[in-house]
Amino acid sequence: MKIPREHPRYLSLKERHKLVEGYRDGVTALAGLIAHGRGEAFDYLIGEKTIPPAVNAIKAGVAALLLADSPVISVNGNTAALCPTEIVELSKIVGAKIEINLFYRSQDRIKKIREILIKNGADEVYGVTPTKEISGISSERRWADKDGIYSSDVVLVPLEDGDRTEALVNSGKKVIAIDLNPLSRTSLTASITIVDNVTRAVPIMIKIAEEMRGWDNSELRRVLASFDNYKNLREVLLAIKTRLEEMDFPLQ
Ligand code: PTJ
Repeated sequence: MKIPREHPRYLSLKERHKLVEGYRDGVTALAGLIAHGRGEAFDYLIGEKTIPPAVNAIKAGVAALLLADSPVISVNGNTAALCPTEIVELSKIVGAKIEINLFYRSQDRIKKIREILIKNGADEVYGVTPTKEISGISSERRWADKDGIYSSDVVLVPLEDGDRTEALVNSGKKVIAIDLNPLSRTSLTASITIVDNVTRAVPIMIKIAEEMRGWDNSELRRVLASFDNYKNLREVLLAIKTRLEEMDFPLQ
């Protein structure tokens, strides 16, 4: 379906249609459509824009990726449908591997997501035939590639579930989450939570990574050390509260 550019909700509709098409193509899980709807509701609350606490988390996340020995970006069906080009670009700039990790795991979906990532420029995609399991996860998300997430020190997880975030953190990894819901278990458990739409956050991560990759490690460590995830999440909640309190009708 063609969405007219002048439609007031053009971007939002476009994202929905990417996911609907992703579902029809066997890339996105049916439940991924519901998960996106939950995300949209929180996006309304933050004003459908990247708010300052998200930028702070993005800087800390990019610093963590650049400082990592073996960073990995985890990709699921929603991310593959929404922003595959940007995920591949970010992986190249920060030197991260890409690994497919699915809650609703099937070889058919993995094959299709791998094809999308390769078509968008990925040289190698991990997680196709993973042999390791992350302990503490009962779902299919427990599977990890021995040369990817299993042996990584920093993992970027857009649209994650709380169980795996917790298990990855418990296994000693730094976890950077992108999640529109600041109250989700993932948001509360991750080392760094970027409360923003993945479609806005990843392009900003690319821009910031382009700038920060020229920095000394000591400067990157300073950015990372000054970041406090709970403090930052409180700032997100405060931003939402202030926005709602200051709203007047007609809404603008
Ligand atoms: O592709 P699969 O099989 O791995 O399945 C993916 C889903 C998303 C179905 C699976 O991971 C899942 O059930 O996720 P949850 O537990 O619903 O968590 C998804 C989180 O992502 C929720 O907290 C949403 O608010 C958030 N979210 C949804 N859309 C976006 C988002 N966060 C950032 N950007 C979005 N576009």
